[in-house]
Amino acid sequence: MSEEADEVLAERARKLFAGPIQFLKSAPELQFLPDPDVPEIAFAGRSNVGKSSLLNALTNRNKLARTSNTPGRTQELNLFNVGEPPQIRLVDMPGYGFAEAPKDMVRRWRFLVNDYLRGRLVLKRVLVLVDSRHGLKEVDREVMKMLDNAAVSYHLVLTKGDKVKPSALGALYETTAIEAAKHPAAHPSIFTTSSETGSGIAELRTAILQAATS
Ligand SMILES: Nc1nc2c(ncn2[C@@H]2O[C@H](COP(=O)(O)OP(=O)(O)OP(=O)(O)O)[C@@H](O)[C@H]2O)c(=O)[nH]1
Ligand SMILES: [Mg+2]
Repeated sequence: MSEEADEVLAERARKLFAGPIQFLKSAPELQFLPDPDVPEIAFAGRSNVGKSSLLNALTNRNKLARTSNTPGRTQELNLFNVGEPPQIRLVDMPGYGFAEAPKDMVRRWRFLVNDYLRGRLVLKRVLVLVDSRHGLKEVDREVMKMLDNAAVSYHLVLTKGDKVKPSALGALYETTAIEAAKHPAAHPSIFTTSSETGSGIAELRTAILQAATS
């Protein structure tokens, strides 16, 4: 894309995310999802990686999605309409894998998340969030493989960038990009973000709009 087109898209994204955004509904099971009539972008990642916080940062609203220090805060698929009429639907998902949760609960979430990710026709892109302090873990690789197999395109997003030194973040970016290149459905652009400082947020808004409208 030309620089000019990039700027136009960035400005459109800025305006869209500064406009009306509303919580639509929580879906504890797939049957409660809304009609698939708006492109969806989903936030996936290990519990506590910062999915709900990132959604709040992108929409510039502190309490749109519920966040918490206790892993397992988000337990259902939470859908948010961006724009009026809605142009994009953001989907905040339960985190995968944390040791303290009861086994059957983990299993239930895993089915919900996997079925949604594999089967949703209007799902345009998944943001797979990775904590900058930890890098890719086995469970992230499993989700990446599942998305590769389902041919669902995803961006890796390194979260909590404010928590690590710039040099460490740079190194993590490099190793993550090398690994992403081996995954057919991983988009080559990787983002580093901080929901605390706002770094990387504007760029991610633009990528979301681009994915939703492509
Ligand atoms: N310093 C810093 N803390 C963050 C950032 N993003 C999230 N956090 C903190 O990390 C914790 C978890 O954030 P959430 O947004 O609730 O994480 P989540 O991925 O939605 O978690 P689950 O819903 O449990 O899967 C909270 O205490 C947040 O304040 C960030 O960019 N920087
Ligand atoms: Mg959450």
